[in-house]
Amino acid sequence: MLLLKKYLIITHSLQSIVTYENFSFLHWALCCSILLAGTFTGHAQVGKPLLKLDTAGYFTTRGLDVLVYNNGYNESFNDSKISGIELIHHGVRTVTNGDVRLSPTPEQWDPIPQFVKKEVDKATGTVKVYLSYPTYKFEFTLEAKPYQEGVLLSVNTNQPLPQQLVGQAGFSLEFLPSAYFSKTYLMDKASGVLPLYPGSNMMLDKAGNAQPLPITQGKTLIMAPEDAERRVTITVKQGADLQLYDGRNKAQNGWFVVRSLLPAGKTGKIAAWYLTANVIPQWLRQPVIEYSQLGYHPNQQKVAVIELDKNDAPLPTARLLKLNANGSFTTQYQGATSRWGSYLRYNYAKFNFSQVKENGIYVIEYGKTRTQPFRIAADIYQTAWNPTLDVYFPVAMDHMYVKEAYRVWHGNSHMDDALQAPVNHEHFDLYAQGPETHTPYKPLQHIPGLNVGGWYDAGDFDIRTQTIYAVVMSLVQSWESFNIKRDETSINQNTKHVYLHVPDGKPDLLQQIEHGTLQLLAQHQAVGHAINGIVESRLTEYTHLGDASTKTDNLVYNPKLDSLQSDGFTSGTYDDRLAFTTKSTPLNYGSIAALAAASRALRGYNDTLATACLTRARKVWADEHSHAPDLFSHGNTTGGQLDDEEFRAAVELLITTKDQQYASRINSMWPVIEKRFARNAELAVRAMPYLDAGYAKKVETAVKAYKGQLTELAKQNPYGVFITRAGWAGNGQIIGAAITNYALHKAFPQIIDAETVYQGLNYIFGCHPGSNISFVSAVGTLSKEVAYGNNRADFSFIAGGIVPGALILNPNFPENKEDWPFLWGENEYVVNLGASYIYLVNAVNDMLSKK
Ligand SMILES: [Ca+2]
Ligand SMILES: [Ca+2]
Ligand SMILES: [Ca+2]
Repeated sequence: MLLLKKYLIITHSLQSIVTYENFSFLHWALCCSILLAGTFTGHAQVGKPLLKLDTAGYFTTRGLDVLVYNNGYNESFNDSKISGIELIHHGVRTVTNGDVRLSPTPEQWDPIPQFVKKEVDKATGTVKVYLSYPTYKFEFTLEAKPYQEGVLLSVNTNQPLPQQLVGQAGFSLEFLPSAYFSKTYLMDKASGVLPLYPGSNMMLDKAGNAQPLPITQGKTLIMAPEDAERRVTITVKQGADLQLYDGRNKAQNGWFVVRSLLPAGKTGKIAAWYLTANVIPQWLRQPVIEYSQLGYHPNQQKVAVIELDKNDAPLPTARLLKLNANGSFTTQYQGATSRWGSYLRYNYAKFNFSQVKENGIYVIEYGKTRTQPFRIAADIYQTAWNPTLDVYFPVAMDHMYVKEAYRVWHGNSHMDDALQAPVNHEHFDLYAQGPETHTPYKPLQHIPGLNVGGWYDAGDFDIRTQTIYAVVMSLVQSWESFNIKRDETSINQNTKHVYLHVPDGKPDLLQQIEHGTLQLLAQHQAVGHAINGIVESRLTEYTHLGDASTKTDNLVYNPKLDSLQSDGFTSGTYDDRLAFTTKSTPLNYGSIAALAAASRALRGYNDTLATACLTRARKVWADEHSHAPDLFSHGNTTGGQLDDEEFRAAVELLITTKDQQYASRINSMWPVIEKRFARNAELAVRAMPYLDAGYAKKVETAVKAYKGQLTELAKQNPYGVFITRAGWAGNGQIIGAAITNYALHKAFPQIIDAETVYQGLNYIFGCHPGSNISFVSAVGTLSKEVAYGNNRADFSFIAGGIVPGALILNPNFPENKEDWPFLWGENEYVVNLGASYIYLVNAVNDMLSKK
């Protein structure tokens, strides 16, 4: 019992950890593992298990939550490292994917089990998840139940492991590398350091593929014994030894994997672990003061949201301190905090310091927590969009060579675009080809003319047409509304060279509009209609990280040549991208909406292109109205909803041509549009000057209804914006809603308040759940420095890129990892967000400058 007491002290008291620092870590941790092994059954007498099943559906105690299939694999992209058994350890999700997997360090597209059902037995506090691998006819359950200081995790089955899975299937848990970088581990009597960079031994399997060998193996593993916040101990209770692997040898987004192979020929409980994670007694998550890292315009409201641990008691006041020239601070304002209530897993208070309008540099202080410095100044929005246009957009340009000072971001990429996609072909990045090509080309035949313009979709490199047309329309809006003539980039479509920070006398915004338009028009000219997009044919190219110009050989594929042969113009290497070309009427409308809009912006800059765009747009409109719509639909690559896309085309064509046929179509479409007003409101308002007073009245009625929804949504969380809960975080919707509110505020200022626009940007710049980081790299005092660009393997960023933001994991955990770039739903830049961000910042700047 004495020994037992000591163990409890170690795991439950930070104080004793300090005391135990006199011991060597090895000595200390060995004690722990001996204790674990030696006192296992005796422990149960201590009383109730530490973890309790929360009403929210997971096991919890202060400092630790154990989730069991509260989250599952991603429906579209398989393993997103948010699934199975997970730990939220002192506020950080450090462990995931506790499950049966079929290789030591599975990659994103490797087999995942099918979820059947989950049972929660409240009486015994046990969670049981039924799973299967149908291909192997293997069914099993994962069971988790609180036990002593931790949980017992087990794999159970009624059938022996199928022969094919023997030596393959194992029970594994994955540990976040950045939470364990350079920390030590103990495996029984052996010790080691978890590597900062992968370098553990590999072997070749029977098929000749490189597979990782375990770093260590044994019965009891202690991860990070030196770190009270991260220490996790796993002991095998039943089944094979633990093996520790480094998944990063095979894929940069791999995690550290702890695994026990499942035994052959056994049924019942075939693997069981006892897992404990140290908890710091009375642990409290530090308050997070959420505010705009960019700062505030003197005339806007300034409200910080204070996010508190649910066990924390809110303080009555907070202070705004002004930074003096000598580094000292003066209290500028002290005010009461107001309780907001609870949202997700935290409690919230607000601190309103709107009355401070004096220019200067400030920090907010709440208890012992102080923010980064931020500005209150009238010019803060004037340049906040510059990195997006100056850096993010040029770096995303496909079919160009892009250089910034001494650094080449990438060479001239994808000059071998593109091969006709084979028919009846489904692709892993949400593209598909239907039963026909709808082009003059045979499957895998080269389609000439597509290797021009466009931007890399996101952290990947595809030309997604929906993204391209959204960007073009948004950039045209910025051009027409704000007259942005900034010129910091040389863009030459003849030499295909782009130089950052080198003006060429031409407005960058127009040059980007031209670049997107060239790709959209090229599609129509090559095959007669908009195509879904252009994307790598195989995962081996899709997973490419680094310079896109090295992804293919930039020579058109020639099947007559041997796979390593080239005649200097073509090559036998099958690495060209595929063009997905199945006709889609919604996509065609979206594309011509952008062409019609671009024709206005490009007039006077590139008249030939402007004329070609408008001619094509009118022709496609007429064609589409001469037959039943093509409604081939797949993933997110075949256009939006038919009515929305047609409305878009009608509005842009009407604004460009003033032709009454488009006005009549808008009027006849109104009942459908009104039903979907929120998503079409911005367009509906822009069409008003070209339609009659009756139309304006109908829009006004819809705006009033929208205002009611807006007020309701604003009550759902302390940020006053609508926060989505899907597998991809919601910055896109937040920026979109702010832009809608801007359009509605301008047309109906008495109905829609200006603050509904500013709140969207405040959210993006740091006033959001989970943390207070600015989601725009290099904008704001503290911003995303680790993001999912195509440079993510370097733990780096692209200035001006905007990430998806705070992902709300089930049931209540907002997450945006700042030290791990690879979670795409939180950290992946998307090019259309860049365009809409440029627009929104200029809109806010415009509103506040006029006041
Ligand atoms: Ca993509
Ligand atoms: Ca320029
Ligand atoms: Ca090629």
